[in-house]
Amino acid sequence: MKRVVTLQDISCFGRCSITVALPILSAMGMECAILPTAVLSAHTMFPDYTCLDISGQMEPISRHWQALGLHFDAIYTGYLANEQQCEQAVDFIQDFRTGDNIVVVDPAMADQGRLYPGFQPEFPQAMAKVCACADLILPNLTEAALLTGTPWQEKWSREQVRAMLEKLLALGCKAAMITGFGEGGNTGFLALDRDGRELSYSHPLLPRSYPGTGDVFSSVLVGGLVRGLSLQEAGVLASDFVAGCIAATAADPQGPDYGVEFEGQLGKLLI
Ligand code: PXL
Repeated sequence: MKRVVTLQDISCFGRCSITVALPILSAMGMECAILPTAVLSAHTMFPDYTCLDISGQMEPISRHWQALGLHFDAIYTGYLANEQQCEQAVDFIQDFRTGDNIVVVDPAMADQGRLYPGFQPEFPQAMAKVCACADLILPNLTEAALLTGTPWQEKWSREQVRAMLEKLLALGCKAAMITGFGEGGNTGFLALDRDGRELSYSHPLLPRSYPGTGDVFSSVLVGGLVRGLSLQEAGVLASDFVAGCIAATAADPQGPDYGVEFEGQLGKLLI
């Protein structure tokens, strides 16, 4: 069975990071090991969340896994709570990269023009070092702008997003997919793959945005790649899955901070 390891926080409530990655990758038929970096009462869109940094455990866990000789088909990093965790993620990637596995970095740190609460303005520089080790990075438009030093704007042309993709590759990653970009009332992704090919996909803009959709997207994308899909195929699978989750959630009156109702959509991912 294929095996993925994901490095990100446990947000105990609010459907993001590990509580999204685990069920999605399990549904996709692969083992998902977790390297938790912090335990939060809820994700940081909720007021007064608690956060326990458990990154002191990352190195001992990694050493134990090295002693066990574990191999991962994919290393997938998401939300990292501080600069030290970024450095530890780099160490982990260096220790577990084998040449036949894939390293995917979702630099989950910002949205809608702003860093998430709790991050200092220098944080993107630390995340850029994690991105430099990746085979593929999955920033949204805000994260791409922060990683490339591009001033934030509400509207982006395809040429501007393409220019950010080229700057992202100059960080050292082999491929980059920017999410949340679309033209003419659409949203989707624009990407450069490892052969320098431009990839894109979009569907009509959805009624509302929800925290955690980036984590749903990245988890499905990682699962798709591990299954052997091309980057374009995995991107389409992930985009359509997120669109289905948002449509299901928009029909439900519960609070948008609760994340998307991906649970009812998991059947679409079964083999
Ligand atoms: O979905 C990204 C994410 C992950 N983890 C935590 C978050 C967020 C987004 O707000 O706060 C703790």
